[in-house]
Amino acid sequence: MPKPILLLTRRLPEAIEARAVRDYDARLNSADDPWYRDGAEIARRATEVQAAGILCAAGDPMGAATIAALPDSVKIIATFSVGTDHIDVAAAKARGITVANTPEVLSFATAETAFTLMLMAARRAGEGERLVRAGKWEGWAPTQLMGVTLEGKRLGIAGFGRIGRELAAMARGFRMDIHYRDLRRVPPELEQGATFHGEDREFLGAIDILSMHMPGGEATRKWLNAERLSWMRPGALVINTGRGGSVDDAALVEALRSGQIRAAGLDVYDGEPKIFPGYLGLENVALLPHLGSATIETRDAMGQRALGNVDSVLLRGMAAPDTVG
Ligand code: 8YV
Repeated sequence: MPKPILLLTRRLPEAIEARAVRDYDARLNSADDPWYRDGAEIARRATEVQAAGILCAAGDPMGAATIAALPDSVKIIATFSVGTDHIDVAAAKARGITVANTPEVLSFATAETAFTLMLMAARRAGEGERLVRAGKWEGWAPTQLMGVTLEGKRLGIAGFGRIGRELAAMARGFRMDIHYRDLRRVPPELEQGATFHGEDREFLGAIDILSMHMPGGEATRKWLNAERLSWMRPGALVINTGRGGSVDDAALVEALRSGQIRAAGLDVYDGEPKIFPGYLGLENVALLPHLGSATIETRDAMGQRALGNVDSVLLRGMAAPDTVG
């Protein structure tokens, strides 16, 4: 029997591609042109090869127009991400196409990225690195680049899913006081020793550091706006490893300029890889290029999990374990 045709929208780690090539008639782009940026192009290619499955990633344009243009041969869209905000899941479901993601395996790595940004923002690590690299460091000085400690600070986790809870576990090691807010699940008994808040204003006013882990999409679009920033304690920190669209960039830049927010750390951006220009001139914001899950171990686990979902649908005729929607 011929192997099912699997279209990859991006080049993936070597071991993942090797497994895809072993088990499927895998269609990969060239190394010089490693991914499809355009939804019409993905649909055209899927039609041309009569793909049975599409392996895509976060940020790929898998909206309603792309889904509508896919050939009937497509049975599964497996994304190499936990986020599914780039896929119109309802439209796929209406066409009988399974959508599956890669939960759990990237929670620790993404929490590590949030913690990295938290330390960078609190301890001014980016500023220090720039100073050294620019050859401007003139030696140790008692008041140079003083930051704030994380110890004893109230950490507010917005979005208390798997990643938020991993961050809480790490933060306990730093003797932080954990607070949380979750728009989807709100059981206060969820996490022993963490303080649940049922309301944004009270939550934001109670914390020293906000770490955002929201899934993105319309429900949380520009959630952190000028009003919510004004509810925060003066000198608080803001970290975002969820989705860039949850922040009103102009309002955050203004708060960073005025000192209402002492420092921020961002890994995700609205319309990335575009960066809101206001951030680039500010010293008190650490900017990472969407490194969330970027460890060798995690990317391997994500690829294995994504292919496991494809296997269930295309090789075994079963439901994918990580079906979304
Ligand atoms: C991924 C992410 O690294 O999984 C997600 O939703 O945003 C990141 O962890 C990346 O987007 C790969 O698709």
